[in-house]
Amino acid sequence: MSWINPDLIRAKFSKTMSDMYQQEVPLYGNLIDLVHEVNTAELKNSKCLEQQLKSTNELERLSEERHGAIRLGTAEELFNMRRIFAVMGMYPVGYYDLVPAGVPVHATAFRAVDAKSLAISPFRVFTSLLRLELIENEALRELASTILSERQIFTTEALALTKKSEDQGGLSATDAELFVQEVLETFRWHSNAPVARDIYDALHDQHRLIADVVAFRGPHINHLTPRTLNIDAVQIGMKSNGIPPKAVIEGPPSRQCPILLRQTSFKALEEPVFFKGEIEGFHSARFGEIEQRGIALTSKGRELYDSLLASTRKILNAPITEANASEYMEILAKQFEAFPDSYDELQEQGLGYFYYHLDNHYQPDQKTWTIEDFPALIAQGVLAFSPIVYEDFLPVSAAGIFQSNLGDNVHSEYQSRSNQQQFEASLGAKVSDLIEIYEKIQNESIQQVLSSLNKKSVLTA
Ligand code: OOG
Ligand code: NI
Repeated sequence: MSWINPDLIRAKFSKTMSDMYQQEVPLYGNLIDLVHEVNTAELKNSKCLEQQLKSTNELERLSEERHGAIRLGTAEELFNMRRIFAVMGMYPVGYYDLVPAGVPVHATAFRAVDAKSLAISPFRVFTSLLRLELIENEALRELASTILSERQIFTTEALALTKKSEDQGGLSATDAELFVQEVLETFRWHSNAPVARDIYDALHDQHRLIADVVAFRGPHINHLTPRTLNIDAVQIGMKSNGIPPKAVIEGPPSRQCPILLRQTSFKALEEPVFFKGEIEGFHSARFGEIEQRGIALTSKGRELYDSLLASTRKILNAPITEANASEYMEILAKQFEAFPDSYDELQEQGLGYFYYHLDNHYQPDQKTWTIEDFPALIAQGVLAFSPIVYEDFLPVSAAGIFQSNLGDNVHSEYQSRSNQQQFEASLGAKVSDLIEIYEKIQNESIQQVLSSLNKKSVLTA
């Protein structure tokens, strides 16, 4: 018996979820159309870009969603979510603590790890776990915990198929189809809240996020995020297309050589909710987002990024709003002048991660090459390099996305430390370290180059 490739299950799941979300949130469909328009215009402007995307087989997947996000309530939910994502070839990468930014969750991203799998389907899910212990009111904390302990966010079949996949090492094509349909149920929006109106209000008064997690039957997908080739154009386009954008684009400013991740979103919609099937109210949680990715940074590059971002915020010295949005973007651009903006400099200064490859005009010789020779080989044009794309998230940006969709009642004084150990205990596994992943990809490419350099010299000896 041969099992279906988990990457294909993920691709199917991502497509099915996109269809569901476009039906549930029609404005998201409008955003997709806008992204498509902007991407088409960009490709028309740059034949070079089109060729590059074609050569890496990215063109046909260009408008496919890159990520989505959910918020979970209990350790057990996170534990089972991990098992379910594993069936689709998605593993927890990175630990993100959003508490310092006033959002009472910690999170990881479930994603494919190797390049081949990412190329089949880049879809990932930013998955947060509510930190209930941060609710100060003891009675409310206990109530929330009881409500959460009474819900089951997975269908019986989804859990059974997950167990089956774990036991037999994969799923048949028929089971995989069923699995996708069953898992989709967990992500569906339910306008019937299982709690009474006063409980929703009490939870909401603590933090809108707490109401969003505790007062609903399950972790509705709260956004999906396609890739754009020009995020600045989409940000402007949203305004003129009746899609209300958040105030600023998160992440680095616009650059010649994009780094890390830039993101923006439209603000969450107010949607009707029925409390205990009776009283009608409103809740906003669901939105649409767009992303544009650049090169992954080394620890040194990341430190520079973090410090320039921190100094930008220090100079602005106020929460970012519509009113100071353009001032913020100006300060950001000015601060980031200190971040080298050519791949040559990023490589030379060890700020970014690269794939290395031998150029065609390499002439084999006797020498045994080592990494020490790289600068000379690069200078001679024998060794070329291209950027490794950043596949993860940024905590400050993520907090900005959360906040723009949670309204003003952000709580920024939680007395708590980040707790990766506790998160991993809930998850039932360790999260992979981002830097180690990129380091490994780069090292493999370096080893490959060295082995072909040295092999060729032996062959011609
Ligand atoms: C997740 C927000 C984080 C991103 O792209 O940084 C995120 C959420 O709102 O649940 O998706
Ligand atoms: Ni997102």
